This record gives sequence, structure tokens and C-alpha cells, in this order.
Amino acid sequence: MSCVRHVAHAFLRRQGLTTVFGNPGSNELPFLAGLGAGFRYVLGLHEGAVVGMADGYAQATGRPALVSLHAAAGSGNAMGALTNAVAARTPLVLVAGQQVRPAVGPEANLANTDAAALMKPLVGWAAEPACAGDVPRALAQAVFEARLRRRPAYLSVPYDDWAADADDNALEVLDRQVERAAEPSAEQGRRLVRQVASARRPALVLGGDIDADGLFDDAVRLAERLGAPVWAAPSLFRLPFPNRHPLFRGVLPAGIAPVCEALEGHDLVLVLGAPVFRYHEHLPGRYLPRGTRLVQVTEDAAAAARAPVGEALVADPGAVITLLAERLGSPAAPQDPGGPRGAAGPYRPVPAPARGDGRRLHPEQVFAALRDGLPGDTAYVVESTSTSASWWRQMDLRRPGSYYFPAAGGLGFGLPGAVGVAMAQPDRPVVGVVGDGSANYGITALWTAARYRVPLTVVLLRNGTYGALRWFSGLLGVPDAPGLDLPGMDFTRIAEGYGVPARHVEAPEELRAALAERPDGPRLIQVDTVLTAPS
Ligand code: TZD
Ligand code: CA
Repeated sequence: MSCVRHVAHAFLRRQGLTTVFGNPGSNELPFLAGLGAGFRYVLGLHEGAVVGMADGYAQATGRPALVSLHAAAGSGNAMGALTNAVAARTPLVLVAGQQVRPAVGPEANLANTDAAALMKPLVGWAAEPACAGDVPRALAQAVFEARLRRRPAYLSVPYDDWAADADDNALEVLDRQVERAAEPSAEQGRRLVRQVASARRPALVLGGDIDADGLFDDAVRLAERLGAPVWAAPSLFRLPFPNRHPLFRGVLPAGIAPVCEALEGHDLVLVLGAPVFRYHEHLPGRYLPRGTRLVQVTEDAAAAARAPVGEALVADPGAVITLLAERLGSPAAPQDPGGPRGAAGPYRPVPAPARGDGRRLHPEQVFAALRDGLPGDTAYVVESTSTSASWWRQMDLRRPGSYYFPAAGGLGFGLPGAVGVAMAQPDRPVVGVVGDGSANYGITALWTAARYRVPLTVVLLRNGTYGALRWFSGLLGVPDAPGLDLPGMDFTRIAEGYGVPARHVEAPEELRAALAERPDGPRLIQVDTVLTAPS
């Protein structure tokens, strides 16, 4: 007879969950026994980095990723990073070790007293099976829950369960497949087509799900068909549309009043693959201009339910894009006041980069060097918070999967996420663009990058401060907030200490020369930059 562990490993192999991001403890060792065949265990040095790497990896592969966590303390460490995975709708399968069953009630050391409850606020589904025989089925449930809900799922397994016998019923799980299709009904489809076709000036707002679902190019076709301007949804974590396309109007600002202002003049706003909306700065006002109707299409039922305004259709945005493209006929009526309509003209040119102060570069100079020096299919994982305006002014991103940002704004995704994306896409250049504040929340990922020779360039922007918080302190009227400056950190030495070759560059030409080199492992390039405002 098989044991629970054998069935679990066989199930994970069949589901393609063979890369395990983890940080182990005693409770986890029995699950890891015999993991050799067909599996790859990627060690991260802190659970935040483990989850960040798995998040990047799962996003870039488009498939669930497996995470092995330690009990309460390890799972707790993972929670900050989980906020990003939840907001990015990343299907992570978290399997945590629990003390042996007889030791949980008496609270032996490393028992996770109410394991599911600890994680419940964040994960979509959390459980500890009621008996060892139920572990294979419960593991399958965790995988399918993560995939169907597109939200992390958490399974706590007492470690004595792994060696328990698995009966024939437990083996049934090996052949399970669970899928879902979410097409709008005929009537819903007709209604939507009517709304879009009758709009005089429709606008599209696209969310990160568009890129995550492989709909980047379809979105371009739809926008060109409509001749409608396109915005990316606020608090963007994936780029859903080429940012220099003539129909692209930029990332919507993350405040209620400025969103309303940006959408002025449109009678219909069609939001695809995004919540309505993920605001950040509190700038109250009307949600929408008077006379503007909003229709949201998302697979995320919770996002549809909590939206404060508009109609929502819970359906696959891909099916809706196909439907609209089929039924709308040739590009016609709507007129975009901001530019040419119909066929996309040439991509918008980039402005000359702003200049630094002689000693330090302007972030625009850094981004111009990336844009000019790196291949067009480079994937960027960005965690630099005061430089977003500079970023979008300089970059020219035309390919799917070009841009990742911590989806909930939780720092600590950038470095680990870049490691995960680079592991998922070894043939694509991957660059982490990380601030000197952000880097510290996921710094241990550098060790994993070195240990596994992950081909990754980290560009570390050192402005010596939490730049975005300086901007916020102005916005909130707190000019004297303490704890915002970060002097005295040399990331070349930190990186070298973790085994990642690193250098400091000063002039733009020096940066461009460094970027022209193509090492086959990780490297870090540190550059001093002037302080800028995020918008
Ligand atoms: N801790 C965590 C885990 N997430 C956060 N978002 C913050 C703290 C607060 N925070 C921000 O929201 S932005 C920011 C902090 C500390 C500054 C990041 O500094 P940086 O980038 O050097 O990476 P800039 O460009 O200097 O802002
Ligand atoms: Ca900084």
C-alpha cells in the first residue's frame, strides 16, 4: 500500500507542481522526504522572500506554484508577501507543516494551534484535514481552490500524516481534473454589445488580469477596433497594453477625484480584468463624471461585489473581448478626442530624459538606459515607488509579461519576484528595478539568485530615502515625520556578501556600458539617483 506522502508527491507531479519554493522546519521534513525524483526545491532564506519568488514564478509561468512553509512562525512571516499574491490573484498552494496530531492540543513547541484561522483573512481557502487519510484529497482541493479562485490556498498537515497508509480511495485523487469556463450568456452578450456599440465615446480601462490571462494582444485588437482610448487600472501590477501605443493614455491615478477627472467626456467606461478601482491616496470626490456609465467585466466575483459604482458582469474578460471583436463590425462611430482613431499609428516617441544634478542621475536617465540598452522582450519587476512617473515617461514596453509590480503595494516582492520570474523564463532577460528602501524587505532573495545562478540583473536605485513617503508626507501635511532617511547602505557589499557580483555606476555611459554586458548569472548594479515624485 502507498503512503500519504507518495500519493501527494504523485498528485503534485501530475499537476505540474514540481518546483517547490520553501524554507524548512522540523515539521516539514517528512513531507520533503524522497522529494528528489522530478521535483526541484528552491530554498529561500525568509518566508517573505519564498512567497515573493513563488509569486513571480507563478505569474510568469501562468500556473500555480507550490510553497512549503513552516508552521505558525513561518506562515506568519509569509503573510506580508501574501498580500501581493492575493491582489495579483496568484494561485499559490501553500503547504505548511504542523506538529504531530497528538501534540497540537497540548501546544507542543511549533504546534500551529488554529492553523486555518491564522491564514484565513488572506487566503481564499485554508484547512487542516481531519484525518491523515484525507490529506491527498485535501491537497487536491487546495490546488483546485487556488486555481479556480485565483487566490492562495493554505493546507496545514500534521507531519505524522505523511507516513500514514493511503487506501484505494485516496488514489482516486490522482486522476482528478477541475476546470471552469465562464462565458457570458447569450442575453448578457447581447446587452454588452449593445452598450458598447451605442456608446459615442467609450473608454477602456484594463487591469493586470489582462496580461496575466494572456490577453495583451487581444486587448490591442479590441481597442483598435473601437478606436477607444485605453487606460491601465490604478495601482497597476501588470501592464495590460503597450504603453506607447497611440491609444494608450497611461495608468489611471490612484485617487477617486483624479480618476473621475481623467474619465471626463466618456459616456461608457468598460473595465476589463480589474477591480473598480484599487485607489491609494485618499482624494475624495465623485467616482465617475456625471453621465458616465461604467461596466466591469471580471472573473473575480469578490471584486465585482465590492465595487462602489457601475454594473458588473462576472465572466472571463477573454470571452468578452472575443465576443465584442466578433459582433462589433468595422471600426466606426466612437471618436477619441485625444488622438487618431481606428488603425494604430506609429508608437508614441519618448521624450529626452530629465537630467540629474551632476553627482546623481535622474531616474529617467536610468530608465532611458534600460530602454535603449536591453532587448525589447525584457521583463521588468519594479519596486521603486517614487519613480513611477519617470518610469512611464521613459519606457517603451510592447510585449506581454513585460512589467510586474507588488500588487498590494507590499514591499518585499521586487527582489524575490524578480528571482521567481527569471527562474520561470530563463530565456527572457529579466531585470529587477528596486529602490534602496524596498530592497531590504526581500534582500535574502539575492542569496537564492546566487545559489541557483539565476540570470537576473538588479538595478538598485539609491536615493537615500523612502522617496514615496516624502511625497506622501507633503500630501498628508506631515512635514516632520521621522524615520524616512536611509543613509549608509552600500548594496554592492550586501550583494557581494550574498554571492552576487555587484558594481556601483555613476555616469549614464557607465550604466549603459554595464548593461551591455550579459552575464549568465545574477548581478547587481547600484546607481545614485535624485529624489523625484511618483506623480
Ligand atoms: N512596508 C511594507 C512591507 N510595504 C510598504 N508599502 C511600506 C512598508 C511603506 N512604504 C511604501 O508604501 S513606499 C516606501 C515604504 C517604506 C518607500 C520605499 O522606498 P524605496 O523607493 O527606496 O524602495 P523610493 O523610490 O525611494 O520611494
Ligand atoms: Ca529610495
